Amino acid sequence: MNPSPRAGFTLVELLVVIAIIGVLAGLGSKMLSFATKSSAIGLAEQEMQRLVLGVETYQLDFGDFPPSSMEQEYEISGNGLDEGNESLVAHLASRSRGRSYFEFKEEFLENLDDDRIGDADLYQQMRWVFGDEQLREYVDPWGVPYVYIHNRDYGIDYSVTQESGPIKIHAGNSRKTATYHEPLRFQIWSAGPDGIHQIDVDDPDASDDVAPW
Ligand SMILES: [Ca+2]
Ligand SMILES: [Ca+2]
Repeated sequence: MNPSPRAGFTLVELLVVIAIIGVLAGLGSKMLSFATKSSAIGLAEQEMQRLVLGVETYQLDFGDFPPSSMEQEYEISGNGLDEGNESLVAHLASRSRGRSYFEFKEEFLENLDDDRIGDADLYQQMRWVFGDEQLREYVDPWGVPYVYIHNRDYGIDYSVTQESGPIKIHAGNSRKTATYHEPLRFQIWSAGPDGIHQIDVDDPDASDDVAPW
């Protein structure tokens, strides 16, 4: 007589099944975190494309791209941090020519250094879409302000926020052309998922910065 088929699992079989489920779950969460990271990178790229479009539209009205710094341009006394981003936001938010140039997503608007324009006349003149004088920054999906620099200021060092605190940065160089990226336009980039700027590193694999070039 054949033995009757077994109804359940042995302990060893059960442990093997549990181990396999564990490995699959681990793989799943790794794939999920990879997917989340790539979708955040995609979002940063999309937002930068929108910013680039805003800057180009601004240039049609004003004949030039927004300046790299409100402090430099209008000689107001700022705190010298994230000047490019704040100037970009301030100019794209300006309705002085009857339209504004960028649809700001609220979740990406911050004022990390809590500063204000400090010049009531200039604030009136720019006619911002914002209801107060805060010098806001537009941040990437990881909460760090994008860097913005006008081509005439590529040689200048600016203080920008990164994950570990402020650092000095200047425009990024292209190894292919042996000069700056976007030599006649402007640079916008994100420090990427690690929140640290690696625009200067020679090895592209050592940088997760997200840049349109
Ligand atoms: Ca600010
Ligand atoms: Ca980075």
